Amino acid sequence: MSTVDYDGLIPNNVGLKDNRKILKALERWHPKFMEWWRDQGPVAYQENEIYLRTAVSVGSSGWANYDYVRMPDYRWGIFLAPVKGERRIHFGDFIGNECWEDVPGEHRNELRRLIVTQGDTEPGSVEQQRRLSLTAPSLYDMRNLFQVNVEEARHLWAMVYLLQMYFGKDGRYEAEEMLHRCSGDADAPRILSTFNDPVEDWLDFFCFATYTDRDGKYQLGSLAESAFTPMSQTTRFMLTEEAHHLFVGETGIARTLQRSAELMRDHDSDDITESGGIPIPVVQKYINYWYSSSLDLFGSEDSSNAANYFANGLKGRFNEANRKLYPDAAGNEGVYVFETYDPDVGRLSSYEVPMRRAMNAVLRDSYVADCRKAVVRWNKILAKEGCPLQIKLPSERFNRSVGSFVAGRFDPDGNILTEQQWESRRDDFIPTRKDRDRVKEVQVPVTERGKFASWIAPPARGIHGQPIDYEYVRL
Ligand code: BYC
Ligand code: FE
Ligand code: FE
Repeated sequence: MSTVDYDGLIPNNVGLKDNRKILKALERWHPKFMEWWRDQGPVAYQENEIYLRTAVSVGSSGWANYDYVRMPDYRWGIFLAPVKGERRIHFGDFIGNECWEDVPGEHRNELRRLIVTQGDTEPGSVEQQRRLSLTAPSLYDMRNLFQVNVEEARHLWAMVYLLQMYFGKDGRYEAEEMLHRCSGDADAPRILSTFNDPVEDWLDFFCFATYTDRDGKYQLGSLAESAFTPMSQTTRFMLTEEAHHLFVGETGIARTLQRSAELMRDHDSDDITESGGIPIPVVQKYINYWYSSSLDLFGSEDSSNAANYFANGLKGRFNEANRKLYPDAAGNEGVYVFETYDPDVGRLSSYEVPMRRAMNAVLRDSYVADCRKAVVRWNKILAKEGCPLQIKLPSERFNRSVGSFVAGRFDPDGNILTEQQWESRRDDFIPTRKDRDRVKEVQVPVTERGKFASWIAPPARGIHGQPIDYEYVRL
């Protein structure tokens, strides 16, 4: 193993070459990572050359390089975004104190837990998506899937770097556990619920990239505010890659809806499965499912963990430094009012918590506003195609497994349902086995250059200035 030049193998700006401690840890972890990638990464096309973006530097212009690589040869990389000037804690109880270059003993457990939870999602998503290339609607889409996969694996590297660098023996233990847990595994599942949900088809994937990766954007954004400078720097750089994942999700759904609307018009019928499309009400059900699952990722509205993270400067709000948005830097003023459902009386009531305890809900509110914008853009496409149907973001009450609505049943408009009503109507709200099977029927693989499966419209343009019919995957 000592013959591997890690500084060359792993592009980085952390001085890997001169850092014996991290080099030794990586020498032990890297082969295990490669084994995981082979066993739990993409099931096919591992030997094919893919037109991929590789992060090579931290400059805002030209931070990435585009070229053909085989996925196992991808250079995963460890990057810290540069710090502008001196960093001081800018929220919570210790405003004005210097930020930390190392982990303070009193926050070691919390930081470890945050980094492990964040890191665990990254390989989880790769595992969930591993079979999708077999039904890719085009080479363009297949390439985008693989781009997302290698970058999520790089995000794992980013978190493993923090663990190995700053948490000693515990960090090395956690780095191994990252490769041991597995999405959906009965004995050692991924930590957060959504990362154990099956991603069976491309509609799942596009919804996942729209809603679950967007949780990533907001969580990473809040960790980028942290007083622990190395974590702030790694997560800030991860955000530059995240934008493409959200693009893949949102445009994937947009192109699906576009094709569905075209088929409805051309065949003058709502049932477009026969003509190779996915009915818009089915797309809506997938959205209902993934949006509600992703809302759970923010944790409870009332959380002492969240209050503690905020008070100590470990985790801020999204865009915390914007004091027009958050005039109260300490987060001490006022209360957060949220709704909760009491099953004993069978109705909704409002509940108040001190602002700090509600930081999960504050972060989720920013996320929800962002999700609404995507729906507006999709509906513009539908309207432009003369489609009478529109997409609707379900109520935050709908189908929740975490937070203040777990005890109730609600329809996507947020109306209270009895258990019986829920049972009889749930098939109208979330994808059924039959819906999924019909989606599978139309999602046949297309691997001919420039061609697309019947259920999805081609993209507006190719990747990195290349034409749409570019050879994104060399077969
Ligand atoms: N599933 O106090 P509470 C991404 C646990 S996505 C299972 O309300 P807290 C990506 C919770 O851990 C971004 N368990 O929660 C996207 C806690 O357990 P402990 C991922 C859950 O701690 C796509 C207990 O319930 N990053 O990057 O305030 C592709 C009490 O909960 C769930 C992060 O999440 C759940 N849904 O907040 C690839 C950032 N929800 O600790 C990648 C780091 C809650 O008592 N994580 N629990 O044993 C955090 O900041 C927090 O852990 C959470 C939860 C926001 C997740
Ligand atoms: Fe990620
Ligand atoms: Fe992502």
